[in-house]
Amino acid sequence: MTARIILIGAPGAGKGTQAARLQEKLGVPAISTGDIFRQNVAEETELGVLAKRYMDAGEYVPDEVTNKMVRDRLAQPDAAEGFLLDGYPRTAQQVEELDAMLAEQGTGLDAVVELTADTDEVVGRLLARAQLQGRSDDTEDVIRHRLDIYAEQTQPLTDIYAKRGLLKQVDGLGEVEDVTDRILAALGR
Ligand code: B4P
Repeated sequence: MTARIILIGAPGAGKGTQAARLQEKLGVPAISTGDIFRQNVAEETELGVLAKRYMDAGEYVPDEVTNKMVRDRLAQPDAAEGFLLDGYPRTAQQVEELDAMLAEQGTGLDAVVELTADTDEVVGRLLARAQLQGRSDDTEDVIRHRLDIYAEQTQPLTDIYAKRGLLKQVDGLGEVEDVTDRILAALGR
């Protein structure tokens, strides 16, 4: 069965955590724009040098850069039968671009899963991750800024997908395994 699924949610809502678990269960690759950017930053590629400036400040990387990166990634053979997009689209322009990419392939989305979690919970998770991994964008000031940008630019996208009948809201609180089970149930898997 194909699966073309978007995971959307605030920073710290559990997108990356769940995408890694779901890819095996759904049999499609998890594609995380944040991970691809971080890999480029680590390798000091031209894209990484550019992305780092934005990521360290908690800002979104410009749409044209992000869209091209996703277009290239979705053209890889492993994404032909489906994908789980973690962290993309994040802006209305990215929604339009993804629509165009899928229309060119003659395909479309199957579902958009929104992981919900309140602000105190996500800030707590990201500060805990900062202790363990030291990600440069997991400082309290930058986390608060990322949450503001999410509320302003990304949260409104859920309305677009709700109107298309694609949105499934899933409670992101509780044990990681329980959240995975809830997502699979919402997807009817
Ligand atoms: P991302 O990598 O997507 O970072 P994120 O929003 O913090 O989510 P992440 O997936 O890492 O965290 P998760 O909730 O899984 O983006 C980073 C940056 O890249 C952006 O700020 C932006 O600059 C850039 N970027 C990425 N995509 C872009 C786009 N499309 N356009 C423009 N710019 C883009 O997990 C967080 C923590 O919670 C973890 O430590 C985890 O262990 C913990 N956790 C998860 N589930 C839990 C649970 N159920 N209970 C307790 N803890 C849990």
